Amino acid sequence: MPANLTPEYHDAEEKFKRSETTDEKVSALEEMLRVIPKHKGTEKMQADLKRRLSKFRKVHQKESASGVQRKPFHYVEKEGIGRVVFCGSPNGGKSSFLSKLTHADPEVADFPFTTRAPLPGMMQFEDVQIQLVDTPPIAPETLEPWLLAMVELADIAVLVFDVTDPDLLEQTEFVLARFEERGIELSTKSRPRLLILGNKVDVDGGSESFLAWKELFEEQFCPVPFSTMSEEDLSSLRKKLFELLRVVRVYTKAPGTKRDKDARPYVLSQGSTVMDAAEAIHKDLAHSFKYARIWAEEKYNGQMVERDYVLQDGDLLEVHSS
Ligand SMILES: Nc1nc2c(ncn2[C@@H]2O[C@H](COP(=O)(O)OP(=O)(O)OP(=O)(O)O)[C@@H](O)[C@H]2O)c(=O)[nH]1
Ligand SMILES: [Mg+2]
Repeated sequence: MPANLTPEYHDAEEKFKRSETTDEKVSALEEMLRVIPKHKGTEKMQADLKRRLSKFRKVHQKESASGVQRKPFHYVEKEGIGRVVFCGSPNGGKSSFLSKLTHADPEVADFPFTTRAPLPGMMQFEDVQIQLVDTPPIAPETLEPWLLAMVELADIAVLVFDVTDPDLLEQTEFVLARFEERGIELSTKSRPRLLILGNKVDVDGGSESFLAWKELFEEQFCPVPFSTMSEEDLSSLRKKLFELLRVVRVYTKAPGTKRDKDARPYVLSQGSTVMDAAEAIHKDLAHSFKYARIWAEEKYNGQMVERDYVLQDGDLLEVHSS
């Protein structure tokens, strides 16, 4: 019998795959078990979920009892609407990104191997915040397995190279080989979405070096020229990172009230429907849902929409329930 798994189940499964701590694993498995369709076709899967849940609950209990540090030194708590990990070769400018795009204060220095541990910072994009994480360089002397795991688990990885570095070719080959071993694809379509930047094109000869490098690797990836000194580049990067998260911001108001300009949006994945938004607002609202009205610049002005209407970024929603 087919399992007919729902999008909610796949979301919960995705959460499990991306969980880093035992706490997160337990809550993702609980969610999977809660939302899995309960019928004969999923009985085996349900039993398997229960077995895994019981295993991780035991691990959790042991960790709590022994006072073992559940969070290793490189663990960074997730915050904001998504995570972007900056990684790459030594001295490429990774920490400069954090310093320019967030209020974090990483050490930036004109010598390699400055950064030793991951450092998070929050980047404001319009009315939402995106977490950026600075990391130590990917180089034979320093590479630790947790770094590539952190890249894999990110929503977006920005891979930064210094196009003026005399070792650029070796550095690129080293990083590509490590990514290939881990199965991390060099594409903005897979997960994590991978954006490759050739940094420091402002330096004399930087643009020429970028073009030669791009040509050499054009069959493997398509890099973007960049300078952390350029406000224009930084501002288009903010926008690009938001776009790559593939989310929509949905604003809500109660029937009969005016829009609160300061209200924070619900952030949902692209393709979410009015029903997904109702569920995000309140579980009960999904059950008592009757219809919704929608306002969208130049498109809708309070029209009624059904539960399966696909929301766009910026939509204002008014949910009517029984
Ligand atoms: N000219 C120029 N210099 C840059 C640019 N971005 C960063 N730098 C400089 O490059 C040097 C290294 O920058 P960091 O941000 O510390 O580089 P990193 O990748 O974090 O270095 P590690 O932590 O050692 O791997 C610093 O002197 C920065 O000021 C850029 O776009 N143009
Ligand atoms: Mg650094």
